[in-house]
Amino acid sequence: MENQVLDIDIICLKFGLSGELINFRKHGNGNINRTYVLEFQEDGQIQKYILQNINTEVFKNPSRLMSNVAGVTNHIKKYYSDNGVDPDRRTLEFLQCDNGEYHFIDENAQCWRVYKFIDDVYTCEVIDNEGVFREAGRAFGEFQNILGTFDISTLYDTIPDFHNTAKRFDAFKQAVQENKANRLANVKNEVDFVLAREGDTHILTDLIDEGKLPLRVTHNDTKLNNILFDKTTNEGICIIDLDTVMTGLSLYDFGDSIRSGANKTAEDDPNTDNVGIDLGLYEAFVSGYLSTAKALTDMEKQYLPFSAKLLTLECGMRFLTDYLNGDTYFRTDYPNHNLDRCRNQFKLVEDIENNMETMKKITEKYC
Ligand code: ADP
Ligand code: GN1
Ligand code: MG
Repeated sequence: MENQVLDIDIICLKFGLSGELINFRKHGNGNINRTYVLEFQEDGQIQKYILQNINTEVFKNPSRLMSNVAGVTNHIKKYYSDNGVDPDRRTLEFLQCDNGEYHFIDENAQCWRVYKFIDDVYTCEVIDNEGVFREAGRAFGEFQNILGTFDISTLYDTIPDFHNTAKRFDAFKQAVQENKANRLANVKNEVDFVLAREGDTHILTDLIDEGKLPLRVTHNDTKLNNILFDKTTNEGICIIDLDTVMTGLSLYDFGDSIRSGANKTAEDDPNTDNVGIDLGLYEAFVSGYLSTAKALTDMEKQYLPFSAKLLTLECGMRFLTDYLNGDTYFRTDYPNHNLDRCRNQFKLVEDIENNMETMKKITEKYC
């Protein structure tokens, strides 16, 4: 992946991009795919596109993945049009390749797709502005609400058991047992941290098995940087990064949003003294999310604070598993990157545990 050859002429040909390429740069901080911005000039007009290299080690069937993305995007477009809102800046517009698909596989087996760039927006990696984070909650709640009428049976599981924390725990135990990268001795405390919380890992999966939580169309990667905010109005206008849209629990999306956005620092800050749950941000997100996620059941609402803890534990466990396996899944910038991420997430889990009663009270205020 790191050394993939990018033949821009072929990409232009396949996706029908015309004009003079005047700018081409890497963009974003994704851990899985690779993102670029392309800028073309033609007849005095500038047209910008997002070009993405899909990681096919992770997403094995790009054709079905893109059919999920297209289905969900069309549904959201129609919702906005039907409600008198211009859908152009609110949904991704992806280009068809000359074979009729929305992706192209080149001769090096690299998979590419192209979207129209949405101008005058910003994304956040970390946030301390409660108003903007409330807006993030409102936007993710609205996304959930709009997809409440999408036919769930048409969705393909792009990564099966993605948020099945019980299975993630099994994969973690296997990584400990195999100790492939010979790093187990470095992480005794972290391994004990997870083992002490085994009981948590199957709480949501048990509730699904008992039929107590409804399966919905969910995003499953509700990181803060997956919302485009309008530069002028600060409105959360477009939810992006739809590769993991699958059947899931609303709690996955809520929990992952808090994990990623209500941490006082970035998820890979190696200084864990900076890590903690910002309760002001938590409250802002809850108020925004519950103002639009209208279909939630009492049981879903009850588990919102717990989901923040669980999704943080799951993510930390995934970073630890990858560290033990030798950094084969998440992109890393330095040898201990996954370990720093893991320690950061576990510190956040502890802080959420210490603030659980307050988080429950805050949540109840908006239920
Ligand atoms: P990744 O899988 O790498 O996280 P994303 O789809 O989230 O990829 O895109 C990475 C970044 O690119 C986003 O955080 C956002 O800043 C920017 N981006 C993505 N799509 C668009 C778009 N259509 N218009 C403007 N910016 C975009
Ligand atoms: C990955 O690709 P990106 O950066 O949006 C991962 C998420 C993790 C996240 C942690 C497909 O998301 O599940 O929560 O890293 N995506 C996939 O930063 O595994
Ligand atoms: Mg992203």
